[in-house]
Amino acid sequence: MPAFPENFLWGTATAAYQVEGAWDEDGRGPSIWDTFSHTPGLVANGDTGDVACDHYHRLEEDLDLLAGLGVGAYRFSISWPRVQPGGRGPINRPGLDFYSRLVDGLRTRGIAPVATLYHWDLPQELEDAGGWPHRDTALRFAEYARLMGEALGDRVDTWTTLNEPWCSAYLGYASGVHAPARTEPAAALAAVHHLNLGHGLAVQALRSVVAPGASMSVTLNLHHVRGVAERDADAVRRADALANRAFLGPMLEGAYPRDLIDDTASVTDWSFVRDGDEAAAGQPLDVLGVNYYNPTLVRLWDGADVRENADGHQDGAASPWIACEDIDFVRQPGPYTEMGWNIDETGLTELLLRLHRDYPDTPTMITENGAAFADVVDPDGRVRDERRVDYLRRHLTAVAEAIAAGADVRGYFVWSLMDNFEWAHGYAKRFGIVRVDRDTMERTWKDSAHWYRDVVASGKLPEA
Ligand code: PNW
Repeated sequence: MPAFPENFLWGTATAAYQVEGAWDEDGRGPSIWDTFSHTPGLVANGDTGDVACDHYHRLEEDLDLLAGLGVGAYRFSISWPRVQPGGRGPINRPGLDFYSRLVDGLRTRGIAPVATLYHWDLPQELEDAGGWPHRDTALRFAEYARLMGEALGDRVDTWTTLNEPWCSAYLGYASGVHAPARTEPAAALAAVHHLNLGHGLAVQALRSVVAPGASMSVTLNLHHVRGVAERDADAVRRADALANRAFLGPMLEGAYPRDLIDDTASVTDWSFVRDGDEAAAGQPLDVLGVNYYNPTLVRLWDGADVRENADGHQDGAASPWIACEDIDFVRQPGPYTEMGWNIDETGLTELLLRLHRDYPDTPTMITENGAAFADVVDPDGRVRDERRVDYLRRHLTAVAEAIAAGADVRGYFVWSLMDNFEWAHGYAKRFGIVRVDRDTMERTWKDSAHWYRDVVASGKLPEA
């Protein structure tokens, strides 16, 4: 059975809006996700994050849950509007106090805090001023990063600037299925740039104030793109440029890929990129966070047959894939998770090896991996989720294979610690290894939580 390195970091992950609740308490300002979820018709079942998992009021219980799992690290996010309600100005002390207690509670239990500064909950006031397509948002983000670094920088082991800027830019501003629900392709590409810039400025700001040993990172949901056939190579290249190299280029190499600029020329002239921006985005990173769920399959589409749009968008509706009208995102063979995402761990091994080849000096960490399933609850309360155990086992084996082949992978975080608010899908999609009863908020370990605790304790995968 594959083994993992001695100091491999085992963890679980959550995000503020998905678990905290307490949306209007202790001076928290509204975020774009409050606005989105409070708009009828945008989230399944009319669900909102108003209460979520009530984590804000159950901090001690959830810290004990983490301790029981035995994890070495916990990845959480800080809600920007909780600590800086309008996205600018002084810190909201009661909001900061929550994260201070969280960080201290983790450290007391021997769990390393991995803090993400932005997991999609932009203060609504900043969206009203233009949002991520607007340059000032990047500057405000760096200021917020500095404030958090000053307040928590002696106690946080790893800082992650952004979670999945792909989603923020393309789902938020191009397809509009995420907040702030805008469908403006040119604005989405401007958002890409200001997310890249904000990341780099935030890393600079953090480095100047936090403990010297703290690690700097960003988390990207990189797409492992494959073509149906040889003739689809250019579709693969373009999807890879838009989804992956649009962020990897500036963040890890200090420059946008030329082909991305050319591919999107009909949408924008990229004049929002100013001299020095790309270098500012390209700050040295200690570790690159990778979120992986499934690979992406594309083919060139000539309009002759029906296309499949496996990314979920309808023909004629706004797509997150800007300037890819002639590319078909092909539905892949199952089995599928409850999200309709196919299960294929081979993409993870290949992705990790590609990153190792392209960026040999930057270690990686799997900051999210997991699956939504409709779990079976026995009359005695036991939650059977063998499909989730199988998903996790497959993907951890894939990670071990990448490590055996030379990739420098430092850790793995299950998405998610507990069932939570799955964005536009609401509470219907359950990703947790711990079940949350929506009526009582009671937490129950699923079989996968027991399984994961054993993996963490032994540092290896048990026999199937
Ligand atoms: C990620 N897509 O979201 C997020 O980081 C988590 O907050 C989320 O709960 C988790 O994955 C599961 O969805 C994604 O459409 C949302 O490609 C959508 C996509 C990818 C990631």
